[in-house]
Amino acid sequence: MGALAVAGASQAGDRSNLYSGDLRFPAGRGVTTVVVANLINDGAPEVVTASVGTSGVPSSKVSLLVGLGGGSLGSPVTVQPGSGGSARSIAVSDIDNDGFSDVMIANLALNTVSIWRGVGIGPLMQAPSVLVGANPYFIRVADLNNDGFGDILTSNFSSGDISIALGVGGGAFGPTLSLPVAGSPGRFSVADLNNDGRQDLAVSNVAGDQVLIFLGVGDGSFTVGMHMTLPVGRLVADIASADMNADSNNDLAIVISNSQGAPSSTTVSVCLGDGAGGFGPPLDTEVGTSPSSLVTADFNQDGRVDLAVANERSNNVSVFVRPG
Ligand SMILES: [Ca+2]
Ligand SMILES: [Ca+2]
Ligand SMILES: [Ca+2]
Ligand SMILES: [Ca+2]
Repeated sequence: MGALAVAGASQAGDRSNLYSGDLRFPAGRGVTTVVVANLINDGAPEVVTASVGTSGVPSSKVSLLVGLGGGSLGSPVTVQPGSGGSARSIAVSDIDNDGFSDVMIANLALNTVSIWRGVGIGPLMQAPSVLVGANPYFIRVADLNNDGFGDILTSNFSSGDISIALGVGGGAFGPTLSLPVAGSPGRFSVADLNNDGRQDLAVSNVAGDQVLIFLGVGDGSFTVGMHMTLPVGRLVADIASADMNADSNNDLAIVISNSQGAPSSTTVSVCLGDGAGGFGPPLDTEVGTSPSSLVTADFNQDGRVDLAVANERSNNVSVFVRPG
């Protein structure tokens, strides 16, 4: 009944209590994205961040915070300094099916994705890069055509499309495909939103206050679904898909960046899915200052979906563990 209680709280006041217990950890300056993965095989997941520094001190890099168990994290360690062209986004997946997680980095200025292969313990090994559209802003890896090989997706701010590179095995990729998006695609999430067994996309349009749904056909192509328009001035900074109220339908979690000149945002919103590709109105929860990225995972391994939010201006990460 957690989600129904949240809906009631949102109507009565403006804040919900879907999550509680906000723990904060230090990260790099100007954190723009955060992912969670078990890179060191000790059972405690790690956190990987990309950061761009501050306006006066640019310092693009990718950092690793080692999981210490019990939801705690170690100090950040640099994986890739400079990152060869502004690391705006990273994804972690076993792209070559060798049993070790690999790290993929969208290089905003180079129109490429660089691939760092995990070898278990020790430094990551660099593999050939993949060419994508103009100014790749965000990256995800998912198996779009259910062939067992991970596929790379990037949203490209300047070319107004999503690049899709289908994996062909061994860490290699076929020709890069283009999915046009009206406006400028920013962050997006990949999940089955209509329960047909095929991966779908929820894409933020940073040229408007919109989230665009694309439904997967199952071969790497998509059809256009619901267009969600958010209240004016509420730009989407990041979006994630997971079943947050345990009704078997995937939901959307969105961190909001207010339009220029407005006060800094401190909000994460949840839109509950109906299992057919439709979503309810946003339910809001407070986080740190200027949230820029979020990820869902089961941090305390109790079977419930938890949430981590990177806060760009307060230089920390908010972790919400869903109460039992
Ligand atoms: Ca691998
Ligand atoms: Ca695939
Ligand atoms: Ca689907
Ligand atoms: Ca749900």
